[in-house]
Amino acid sequence: SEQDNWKKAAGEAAAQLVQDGMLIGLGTGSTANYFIQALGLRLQAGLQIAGAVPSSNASHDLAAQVGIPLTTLDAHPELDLYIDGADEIDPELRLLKGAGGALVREKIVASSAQRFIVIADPSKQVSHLGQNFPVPVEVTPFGVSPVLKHLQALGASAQIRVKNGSTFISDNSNLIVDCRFPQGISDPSSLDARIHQIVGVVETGLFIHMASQVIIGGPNGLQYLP
Ligand code: DER
Repeated sequence: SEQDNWKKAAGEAAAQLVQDGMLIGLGTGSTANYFIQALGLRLQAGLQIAGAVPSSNASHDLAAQVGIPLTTLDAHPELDLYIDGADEIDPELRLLKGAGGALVREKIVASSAQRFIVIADPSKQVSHLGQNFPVPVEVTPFGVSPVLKHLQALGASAQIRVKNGSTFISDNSNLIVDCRFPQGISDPSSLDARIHQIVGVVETGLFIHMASQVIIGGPNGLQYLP
């Protein structure tokens, strides 16, 4: 589809930013997959990287398939560049991520990288986070019921994620609670802080001031933000 071509263009542009010897973080999702494919082609053409850390089992498998040398954060706790998609991007480049369920490792790899570049199509741009997607919150299964109560007390309508008819379990063996805020999210930073204060919460899909740059692939070609 046209949207796929835009995602592909953004992924290819991000692959051009990878330089010899770099340590790379690999995002998760359909847009990140285009980046992974493009990086594989660049490696075949002679690019040499020091290694790549995948943010999910899915990205690990695709990267292995296209011949990307994989490594871990234990071997390389500081990366040069993390490339990933997003579900929503607001005007301050704050992100909502996690529709794919990989938000914990995505946020860990993003925070270990010098630069975090987001690749997306125009449909991800929103005026306010929470407009089109719920806020995903990864939760330790043991505490999920009290956590649900606390999230509801914050004004969320909170639901444990179900995928293909069964409870979704993350790569970290946790649950994901999707939180909708009917009255909108006026201050995503303070919401993120309040959610983190709930005992049993592992991580949220609010990536506040983590993105260094955003590449939007769209009808007029590539747009770089800021
Ligand atoms: O779940 C995630 O965080 C993904 O990165 C998601 O935000 C983007 O997925 P997409 O590129 O398939 O839209």
